[in-house]
Amino acid sequence: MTENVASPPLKLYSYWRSSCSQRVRIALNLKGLNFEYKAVNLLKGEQFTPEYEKINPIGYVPTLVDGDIVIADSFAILMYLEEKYPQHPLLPSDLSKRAVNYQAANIVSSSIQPLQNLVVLKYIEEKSGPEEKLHWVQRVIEKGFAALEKLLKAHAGKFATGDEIFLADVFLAPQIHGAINRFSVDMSKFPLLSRLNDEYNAIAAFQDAEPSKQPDAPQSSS
Ligand SMILES: N[C@@H](CCC(=O)N[C@@H](CS)C(=O)NCC(=O)O)C(=O)O
Repeated sequence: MTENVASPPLKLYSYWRSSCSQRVRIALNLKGLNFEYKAVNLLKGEQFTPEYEKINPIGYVPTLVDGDIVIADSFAILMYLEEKYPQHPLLPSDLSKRAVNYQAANIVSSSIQPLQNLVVLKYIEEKSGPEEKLHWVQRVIEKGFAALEKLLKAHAGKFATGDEIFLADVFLAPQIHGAINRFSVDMSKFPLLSRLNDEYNAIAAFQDAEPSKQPDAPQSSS
């Protein structure tokens, strides 16, 4: 990784298993930016402390602090990083390819992840039990993955939109990782996403961002 030129260093408020945090960790690694990891334990409710809500008013991770600048929400953080630290661009210069990247990223961030967020899963489990919760998560992930397979078929190369890593990959990798490792989604129905996942798993910037590698991950986690 290259040295972070910003002073003081970037701080990332993150939870090891949060796919939204994982997106930002991947982007920081790709751009070669060092950061201080600030763990927020979602299971202990640390996202709801008055202190944390001052920097993230909705009480979610991630939050990035860059000197005096505080940004909550992974999409906003990634757009900020893209402008402030243009090395390893996450947005292709070709406009139509860029639009596909926005579309794929938003399928993940608007049409899958919010439906399987902790707050939703807790509610379903309380009302209907753990089986219904798993059934629900698999349903929303499979619907999103089916759409992504259709969308990316015409655009994928080695990675989601060609032979370079862009925004779509940064959103896809954590979502696929969670689908496999947390929610036992049957990936045989999604051959393109499975192949992309193999590519991501071979790249250090993605490996280092994986949940199990984070300082707040319990031992023997995935
Ligand atoms: N749109 C936000 C969503 C953030 C979000 O939902 N974060 C989850 C973890 S991936 C969270 O903090 N959940 C805590 C909760 O549901 O209480 C983003 O992309 O940053």
